[in-house]
Amino acid sequence: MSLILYGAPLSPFVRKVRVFLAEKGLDHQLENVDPFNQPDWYAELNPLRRIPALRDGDMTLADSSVICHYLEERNPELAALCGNGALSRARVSWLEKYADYEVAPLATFTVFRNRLLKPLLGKLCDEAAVKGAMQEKLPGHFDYLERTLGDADYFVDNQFSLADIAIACQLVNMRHGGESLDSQRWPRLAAHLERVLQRPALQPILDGERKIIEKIRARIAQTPA
Ligand SMILES: N[C@@H](CCC(=O)N[C@@H](CS)C(=O)NCC(=O)O)C(=O)O
Repeated sequence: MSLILYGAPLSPFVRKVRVFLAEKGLDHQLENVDPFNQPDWYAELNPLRRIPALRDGDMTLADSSVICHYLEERNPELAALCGNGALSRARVSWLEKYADYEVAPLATFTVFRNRLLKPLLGKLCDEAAVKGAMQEKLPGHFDYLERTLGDADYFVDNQFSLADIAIACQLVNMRHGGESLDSQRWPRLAAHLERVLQRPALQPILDGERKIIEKIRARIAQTPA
């Protein structure tokens, strides 16, 4: 199977699929598509013009969730990452959606975008929006996730799944934006993030991202305020 993933490494949705592929042991090639400067042909892969998209032979798909669930069904011989049984699958999907639609607008589209992407593009960081996300909006979500995780190592059936990947991927973007989880206030969630980030499959992905982040920070530092 020749898989090509289209997208940029710092996107949490691209990271989600890359981690999913790595955990499944599926090889792929990453073809860089800058979400803010897309080639015209990308609209054929996703008319919404969002990354990621996947090519599997002559077939293409868009949306990180659609792609991960496809890969799960496509490779039934590999260890399940979307839950075993109807209820577990539903719980994984719920937490994946929670990460993608509730946490992402704050952790990624507010903190990461303002702190890293806007300065890179020569725009001002909206620090009030970042503070609002960190101090007013995200804590309720972190409370819910802390409660949901309970004493388990992983969110669903205490087995590593797409739910863990999706949540950790958003928190990585928050970190790239210079913010971290308060481990005194949310000790289980903070420990869960470290647990996921220590997984061997993630190391090459995170190492690559660190190098990109360093370059971006160096460029921002050189940009006149
Ligand atoms: N639900 C989509 C969200 C993808 C998404 O929002 N990607 C962002 C990058 S992190 C993007 O492509 N933004 C460009 C745009 O919206 O024009 C998924 O899971 O793939």
